[in-house]
Amino acid sequence: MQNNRNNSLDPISIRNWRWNYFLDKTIKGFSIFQSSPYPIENDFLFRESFWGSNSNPKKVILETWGLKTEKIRQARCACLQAGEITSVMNLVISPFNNYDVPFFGADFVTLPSGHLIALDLQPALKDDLIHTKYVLGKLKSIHANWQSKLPSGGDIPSEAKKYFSPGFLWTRIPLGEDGDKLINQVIKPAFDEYLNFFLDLVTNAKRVSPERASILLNGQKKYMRYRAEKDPARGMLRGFFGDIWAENYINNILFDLQ
Ligand code: DBV
Repeated sequence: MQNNRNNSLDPISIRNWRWNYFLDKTIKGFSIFQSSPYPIENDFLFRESFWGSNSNPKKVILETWGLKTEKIRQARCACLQAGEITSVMNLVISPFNNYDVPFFGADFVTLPSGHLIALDLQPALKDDLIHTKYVLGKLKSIHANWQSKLPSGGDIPSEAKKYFSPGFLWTRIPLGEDGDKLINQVIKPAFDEYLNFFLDLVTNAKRVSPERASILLNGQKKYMRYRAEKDPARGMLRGFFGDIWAENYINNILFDLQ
């Protein structure tokens, strides 16, 4: 397949990638801000590979979308499709550290075993009341409404818990009609509400003091380091694209503030 992506804002063109709706909504949401491409080398904008048996090789495609704005250091989305079923959207939006705004994190993963949905406004400073007032304000009620309509996602690694807010929407749902129904009737409107709430926080955010900015920077770096070290997709990315490329992608593109 021809690679026709020259910068991170070029449209994603992965046939039958199931998460298009969510990236489209993100792109539309950012149309209220002035944005520019996020610097990403071609080798990470588009990557194609084959896996499985020689007699029946399956294709895997990964494309990376990204942008930056006055208040957003990096908004980026890893978009992956492997064969007919495996479809991944890993979206992380990182504000600059001179705004008291959390990360927006969405990990939407379809595997042969089912769909995994993780959606949250993740705090850079979990125990800081100023930084987390957004949760107590509105996110908790948004979360309660949608989580009540979904099965639980089950346990998460205990060490990961401090990186999630009390508004963490977390579920595992089956493949097939029931799953598709939940994605259309619950996950889509939930995502819209989380994203709009986040974009409002960004719109209303005021620059903080240099002292506060350095405290926020430390919190952001801790989050990024944890995610880079414990990326649950590391094995998958290494398997598809090789260890060196995968480590470069994880540490220098996806979680590049360390
Ligand atoms: N997850 C990523 C990136 C991905 C990705 C960059 C490019 O951070 C995909 C792809 N997440 C991905 C895949 C799986 C998960 C699982 C493929 C399934 C792994 C498997 O079952 O084989 C939220 N993602 C998960 C899980 C959680 C999250 C809780 C299940 C537990 C796990 O398998 O570890 N968001 C994710 C997460 C943190 C976060 C782990 C940590 C702070 O913020």
